[in-house]
Amino acid sequence: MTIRVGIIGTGVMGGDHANTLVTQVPGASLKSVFDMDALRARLVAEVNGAETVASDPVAMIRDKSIDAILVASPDSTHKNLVLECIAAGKPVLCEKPLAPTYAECLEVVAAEAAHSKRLVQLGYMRRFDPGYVDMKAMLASGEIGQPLLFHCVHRNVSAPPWFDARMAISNSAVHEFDIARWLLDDNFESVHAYRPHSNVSLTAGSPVFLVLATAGGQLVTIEVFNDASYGYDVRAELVGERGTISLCAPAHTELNRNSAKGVRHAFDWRQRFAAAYCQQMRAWINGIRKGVPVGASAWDGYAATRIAEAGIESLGKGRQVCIEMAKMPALYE
Ligand code: ISE
Repeated sequence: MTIRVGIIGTGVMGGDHANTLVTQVPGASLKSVFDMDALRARLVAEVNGAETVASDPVAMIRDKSIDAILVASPDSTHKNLVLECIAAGKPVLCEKPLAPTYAECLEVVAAEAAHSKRLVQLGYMRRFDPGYVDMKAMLASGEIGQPLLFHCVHRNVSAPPWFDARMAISNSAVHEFDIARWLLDDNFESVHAYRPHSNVSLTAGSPVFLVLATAGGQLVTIEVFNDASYGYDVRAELVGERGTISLCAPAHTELNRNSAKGVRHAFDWRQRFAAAYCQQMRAWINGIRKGVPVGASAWDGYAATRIAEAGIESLGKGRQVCIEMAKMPALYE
């Protein structure tokens, strides 16, 4: 059975997803694409051999000749599109975030729970990155004992002009919240967000630093620095009772020059997490074929946004904030 996919949103991420789908994912075909910018949609359709260019995303979701939907449109459109997919009983892989606010995320969670079947996969792709997958397996092997601390660093080359410290949390740190919950298999109870006090002027992409505590008592530190200039750099170190597990910088070569040696950094997340995006899409398609949901769920999408809102509140209030989670529906147990 070939899974016929429709992609909504053919910007940077949607265009990449279309290419990954048609070049690297067996058992799937690109049936249709939609974008508010019809020209952009036509271009992506042409390059990737999509059968049709849709003129209405909701009609695309309801189209019986399309088996599954990938949502890569602007963040504010995610919730309604995912709700349409649930109403149509159609599997959907939605880019993060599930919605800009946790209250909206809970609407999706409630709709899916009422449907009694998991259809939504959130694009928290790091769960498929070979480095993080290894880290989780090594932790499970008991090699370093119980985890105590998890240190995360998230650096981008530069932040777009419309970015600010709140977006560093809701747009970037959400990946760290998700991967930490997944690795530690725990939930967060509190968050304290800081910005450095400095004589130099803070730009929109200047660092934000967060300290979070899990229900099990582990501490997680997160640095997000969206204007780090030198490259896209994601680091993680898990500290256990008897050792640590760190992500290695993914590189195939090392450059020796001018009395120095080094590896090149990726320019952005699409390059750094290319393997993760590919594995995520393969797992999604396989999961649909087997009827087994995989990856981050709508509940995980809610959790990441819930934590982000608490982090933003902490930043505003200058103190630690407790994270109160809603009751998790049985569907996600
Ligand atoms: C972006 O939206 C992403 O999702 C990337 O994975 C992340 O690294 C980046 O900081 C975000 O702005």
